[in-house]
Amino acid sequence: MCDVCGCGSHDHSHEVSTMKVSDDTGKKTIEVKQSLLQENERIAEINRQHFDEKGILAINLISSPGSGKTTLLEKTIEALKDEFNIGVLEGDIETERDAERVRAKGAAAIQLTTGGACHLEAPLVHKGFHALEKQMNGEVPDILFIENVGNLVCPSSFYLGEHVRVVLVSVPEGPDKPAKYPKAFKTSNVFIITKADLLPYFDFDVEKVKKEALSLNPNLKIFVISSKTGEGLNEWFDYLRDMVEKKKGIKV
Ligand SMILES: Nc1nc2c(ncn2[C@@H]2O[C@H](COP(=O)(O)OP(=O)(O)OP(=O)(O)O)[C@@H](O)[C@H]2O)c(=O)[nH]1
Ligand SMILES: [Mg+2]
Repeated sequence: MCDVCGCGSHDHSHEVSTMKVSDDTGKKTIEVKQSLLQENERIAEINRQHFDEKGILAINLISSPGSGKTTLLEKTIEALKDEFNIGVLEGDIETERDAERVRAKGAAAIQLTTGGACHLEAPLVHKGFHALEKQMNGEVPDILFIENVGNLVCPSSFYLGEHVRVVLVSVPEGPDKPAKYPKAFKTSNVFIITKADLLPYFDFDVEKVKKEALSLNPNLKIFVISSKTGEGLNEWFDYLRDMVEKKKGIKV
């Protein structure tokens, strides 16, 4: 039985979040609370088990506010909804707006509002995932997108159980973002430069930015896209097709 919510998934009875430490006389026992981050990791692992058991590819999108996460999701859903079942968890501080936007494109979506917190944490994603399952009436998404709260700092410290972490930077934000926010790039698998249609109007040297990002994380897969003109979107869709295929091929 899953000890996060009692959802019945097996092998979730991990130990509770305290540990006992004895002093050198062996007489005293002190209880040390595990940090919030450790608790987040523990529940993220349970999320990951849920996703693996059900063959779901989970993708966590992180970026500054307004980089184009929801717009890219809208384009992705439009393009791939006949090939894949797509579910979305939309993280925001307030409002249902992003969930409404992706639902309008045909995806199942649950809005997760943090009420002030600048990032999503694994327990809220866990709840949201079960709410999404209910909304989907027993159907299972092939791809679960988790759009994090707009913020390039805090979300990179909180693993949610995702298989793929994507960091996005839009052209108007400037070329210095990888160097200034290295953790987001070091912990991601994919880097998407968005709003490429605006390149003629900004000093944004794509090759230099790619090089800086790769110097932080040589394994980054990089896409340059515009949701407005469609540039680069087919490469992104092919990458998703490939990742879903790989995920379905993984025996868990
Ligand atoms: N020119 C241009 N504008 C874009 C592109 N993609 C998104 N936008 C615009 O950028 C603004 C923000 O886009 P969103 O998709 O809402 O950004 P977001 O990252 O989801 O924002 P938050 O959820 O608030 O963090 C909107 O006005 C979009 O129309 C693009 O490729 N080119
Ligand atoms: Mg959004």
